[in-house]
Amino acid sequence: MLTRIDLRDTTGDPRTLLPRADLDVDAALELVRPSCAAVAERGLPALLELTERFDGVRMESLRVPPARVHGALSELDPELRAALEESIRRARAVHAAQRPQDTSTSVVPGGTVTQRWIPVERVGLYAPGGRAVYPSSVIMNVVPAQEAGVGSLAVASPPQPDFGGLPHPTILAACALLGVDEVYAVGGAQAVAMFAYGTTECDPADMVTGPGSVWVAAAKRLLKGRIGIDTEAGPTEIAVLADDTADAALVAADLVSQAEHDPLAAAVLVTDSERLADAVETQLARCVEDTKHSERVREALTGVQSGVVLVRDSAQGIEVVNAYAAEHLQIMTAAPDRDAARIRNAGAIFLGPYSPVSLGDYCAGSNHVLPTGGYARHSGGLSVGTFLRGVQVIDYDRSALTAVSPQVRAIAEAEDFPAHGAAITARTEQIGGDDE
Ligand code: HSO
Ligand code: ZN
Repeated sequence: MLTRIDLRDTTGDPRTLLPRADLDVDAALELVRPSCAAVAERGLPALLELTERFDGVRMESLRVPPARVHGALSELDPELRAALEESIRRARAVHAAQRPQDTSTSVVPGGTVTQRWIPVERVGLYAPGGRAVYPSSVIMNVVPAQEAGVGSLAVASPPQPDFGGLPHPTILAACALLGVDEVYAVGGAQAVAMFAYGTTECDPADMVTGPGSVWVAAAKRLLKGRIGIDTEAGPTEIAVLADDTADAALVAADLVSQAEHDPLAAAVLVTDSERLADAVETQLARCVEDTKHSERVREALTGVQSGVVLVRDSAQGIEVVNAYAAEHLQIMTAAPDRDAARIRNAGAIFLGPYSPVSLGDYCAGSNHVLPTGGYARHSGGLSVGTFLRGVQVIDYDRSALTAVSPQVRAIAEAEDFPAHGAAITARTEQIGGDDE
């Protein structure tokens, strides 16, 4: 079912030889541009028109009454509620520990630089609601923002015609469990535009985060700068690095688990064991047949973005997964810790047979909003740091400034910026004055 790519005799950079589909965000950009412009110009009336056109619901307001957000909790299945609460508890513990300390460095006597971490003031979080509804993504966005100390949080999720034009009830219930009651029934590119420009019912936000369709990714790319963004999330990806000791049934189960998201999802097995590759194929034939979303899974597994990569040995396996930079990397080898220590590029790393990706999707405590499409080479997943800005506070007294004045002036002269130097000498050559 999976295309086989044999790299055992290949040397050099494997990047171009690995399976990966191109997500054409640029093409979507031109299609979302008019919607974003309409929201910028006309605000709420434009949003209501777009919501009718794209979601098939005619609304007068997109703000979900807070009573409806809280009301969704009373209808939530108790077992699901307990599960979401456990997911929130674990995510809070992990994200609270990520908060960085402010640091103050005494550079020279009388010269200090303090690094302060200041949360973004207002954040809009997007929770998708198309093919799948993800209350878990509400948790993964809201918890780090709250633990960073973001003061104002709003959630947007597409209106569901089956639920009277409100977002899906489990999305609302997740918001209620997290203490967020500013929720909007708006989806796609127009939700990003709403947060970027604001409307009469929604104040503009400083940043928008959260996964979404290609339209959401395109709107983020278009409006980036006017509003801060996290990463542009593409279809989910799993790479499994496995050797002959791995259990083929578990490997197959993990590949299918992420293929279930989307026909464009990527599932890649990297192994030095041809025997394991064959055994995984046998397992896949069985579990793809039995799984609920069989058609979608088959499409994902047979797509160009998925495959089995055969490598010579463990060292080449590590090289290949580093080149691929998967959103999720699952390591099922004889020594997962040793191999993980050599991984440089991955959104998140899952070790051994008892840490599957789907644990991380819901209840490990880790965040599941992770870089896709190779972005793990330069970006990390959502964390408390996503919602913080490092601001440096510089505090020098007169003698510390005087002492470094020749160096500042030398560099200013080299850059032909005499006024920079003059701003220093205006202070240091001043007669008298305070010492501070
Ligand atoms: N695997 C997805 C997250 C998710 N899975 C949400 C289930 N629900 C991207 O990391
Ligand atoms: Zn998932």
